[in-house]
Amino acid sequence: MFCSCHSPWKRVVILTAVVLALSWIAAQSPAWAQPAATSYAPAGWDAGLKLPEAPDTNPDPNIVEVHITAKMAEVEVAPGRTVRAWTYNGGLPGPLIRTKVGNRLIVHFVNELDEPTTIHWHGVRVPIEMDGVPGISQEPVKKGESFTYDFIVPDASLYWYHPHVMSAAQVGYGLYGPLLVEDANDGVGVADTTTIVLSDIGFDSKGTLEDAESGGSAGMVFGREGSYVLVNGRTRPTIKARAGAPQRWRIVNTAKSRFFYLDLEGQEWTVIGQDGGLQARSTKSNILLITPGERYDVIVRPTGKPGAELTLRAMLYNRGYGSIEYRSVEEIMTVALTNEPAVTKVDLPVVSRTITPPPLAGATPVPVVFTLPPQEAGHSEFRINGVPYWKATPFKAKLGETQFWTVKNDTDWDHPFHLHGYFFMVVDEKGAPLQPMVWKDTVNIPMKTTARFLVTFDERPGTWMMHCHILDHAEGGLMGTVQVGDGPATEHTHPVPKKP
Ligand SMILES: [Cu+2]
Repeated sequence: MFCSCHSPWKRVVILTAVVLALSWIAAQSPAWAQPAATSYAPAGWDAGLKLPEAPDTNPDPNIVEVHITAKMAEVEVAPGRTVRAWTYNGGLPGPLIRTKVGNRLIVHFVNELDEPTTIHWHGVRVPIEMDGVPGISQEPVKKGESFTYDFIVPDASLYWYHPHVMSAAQVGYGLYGPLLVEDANDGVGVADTTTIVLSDIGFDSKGTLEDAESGGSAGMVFGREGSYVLVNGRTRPTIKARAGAPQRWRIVNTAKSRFFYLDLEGQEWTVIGQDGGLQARSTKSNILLITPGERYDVIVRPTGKPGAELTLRAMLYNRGYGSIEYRSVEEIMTVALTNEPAVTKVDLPVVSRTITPPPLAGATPVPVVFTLPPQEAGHSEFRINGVPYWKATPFKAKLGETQFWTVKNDTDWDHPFHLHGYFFMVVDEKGAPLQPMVWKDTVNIPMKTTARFLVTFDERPGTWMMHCHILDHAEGGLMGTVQVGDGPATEHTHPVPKKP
């Protein structure tokens, strides 16, 4: 017999002890419920692009405390190609800030640049005081000054940080970095995971940055792209992989204008998440469009002969005049397969998430139109509902209100629309969520099309920005604010760009 004890009471005691012991083990290892994922990648597989991480100086396991300094630094983006860039902590991109969902994040920020700046935490549902927009949430941090950002990271996903002062110039010059909010129990089950920051930068043979106003008004309308395409700050790095083995790539596009339309020699991407975390279910695609500000969480299982090299390409994507004419496909990364035999069988868990969309019933309609009127006196400006941002008054939302935004892009360029502080759900004409459901904070609105989304301004009153994330377009007028709640209307103090 299993138990030699005859007394039912003793059995109860023993069973209780077993249950307590098991629950203690479970409490010690939160990932206990899911089997440990198998690593297939060779040692040092992502060394060719791995980003430095901002050291956590706080011993409390629930607090991540880091130091970020904006400063000029020489960075080498390709062998012998060096540029004096604007950087966070001297690197391009800035260091990876790694947190666990629910952590408190404290960032001691120092500005050693000659220009004022701020940090905006793209996508994170922060309190308004932490949103990094000058005149609304904080004063710009001037040369030699500091500011402490302090907030909870409530949702697991990949985010990024960048200035909100003269954004097109400052992001274009190199100020951006990734913020990863991990959930050990997300059920994805892929051990080999890396973070990929896509960007570009423009500079001349002397290493001098390209003028942020280059091309004048036309440059603004096209959206300026840097001639060096970067993957984690490097030109065409190599990542190693074993054929057939899964890798999880968490990708963010931090370029100020460039779209990334990714192709890995026609191989299949499994998309498991986007801006605001996991999708309701995964999807498969052979090509992946990531517009500025967006994030994608994908599983890649590169196939090919052992020892082969695969090329990750940024394909041409027509986001408006100038984006495909006289342009070429860019080879941006190499995936080098090891000589090991291919992994043929991998049991990956089915990734899913329960998502409740904002209620359509009673949602307040908010019509929005983007326009680009003909040039006047050699000057172009984008407008939202007839006005550029420097003439705009805030859109309004009551605290707790759900709104149904219809955003018509009546221009000949695509616009990746970004809303600060809240996730939204993209829906069809009737208000039904596009499938599979996923939370977005940035959505591309192709030229001459309309996007629709539901958003609930459920908490955190304040004045929140919304703008095109082609930052040249934002500076060129395609920006506005939403006043959530009854608080005092604040006015943002973005300097009006020089009229070229
Ligand atoms: Cu735009």
